Amino acid sequence: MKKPINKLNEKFIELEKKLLKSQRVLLVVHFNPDTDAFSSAFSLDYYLRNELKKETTILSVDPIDKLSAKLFPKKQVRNTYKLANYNTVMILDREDSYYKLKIDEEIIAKNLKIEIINIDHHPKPPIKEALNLVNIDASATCEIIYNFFKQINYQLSPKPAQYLLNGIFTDTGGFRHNNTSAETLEIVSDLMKKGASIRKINQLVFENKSLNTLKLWSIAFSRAELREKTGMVVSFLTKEDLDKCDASKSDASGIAEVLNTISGSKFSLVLYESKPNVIKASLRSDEHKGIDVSAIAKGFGGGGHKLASGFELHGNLKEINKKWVIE
Ligand SMILES: [Mn+2]
Repeated sequence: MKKPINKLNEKFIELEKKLLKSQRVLLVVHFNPDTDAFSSAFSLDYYLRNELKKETTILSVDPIDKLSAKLFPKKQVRNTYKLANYNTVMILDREDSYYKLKIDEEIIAKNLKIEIINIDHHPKPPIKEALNLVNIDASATCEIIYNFFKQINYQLSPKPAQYLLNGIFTDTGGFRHNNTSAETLEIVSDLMKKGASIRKINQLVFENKSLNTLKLWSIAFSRAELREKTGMVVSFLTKEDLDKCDASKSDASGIAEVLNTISGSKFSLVLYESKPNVIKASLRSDEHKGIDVSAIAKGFGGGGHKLASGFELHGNLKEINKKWVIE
């Protein structure tokens, strides 16, 4: 089969030109950032500092998650910034931070001359005033950044190669999700040749569970139900469960992934209380099941990918007469 020509190639050249012209670059990850977001920021940061000799800041409003804290020098991540100090703002892996931080409004209000770059693999509308490098067929934002580096002939050293692999590995669930394409694996192969290691990231992601995580899983599994009519496997976790097990949001999505492997299931749903009066929902499905969970998530004001989505509800979870309800 002929390989599709990467439609972003021309934009990559434009991106390189813009970066060469900028002296100070702000790298912005999304709210509740994941490893792909940080991997994107740190690989670009490495390139900008070492290759182009630019000044950079990595901005995350939310704290760095447990896994990413082990993968990246977290001291480098800032949670405040002064927009006027930068020539370029790069929005990475999802555009919510751009609007939530009101960067668009500040640029207009202060009449700032700032280039906006948006790099994403989520099906989101482009940012009007930005150079948008969006490819929803990419497994991870890191895959797009890899293609950018390749296009401009930037020779990856082991460190940024590992960063990119970390993002691809986590966004594909260790190459198990359906977003793992032949191209993804070619990229991974090249990253390994450049010194990146699968073993390193695999160990941290899959062989690093705490006893508390498994205790949380056991609570969720004990409450799981398969609804015959819809093929939904659903489970529930209260704030108390999460606190008791010192669990994080990634623990809950891990549960949804396992529940989705139950024979006869069409999709899984894990409802968990992230804080008082806020219930988060994590949805998972698989290509062959023919369910688009992002459509379900959208129905509740959420979003995400076809096979992995989420949404948020107001309320609390209660078990009444052996039935879980939202109050
Ligand atoms: Mn991603």
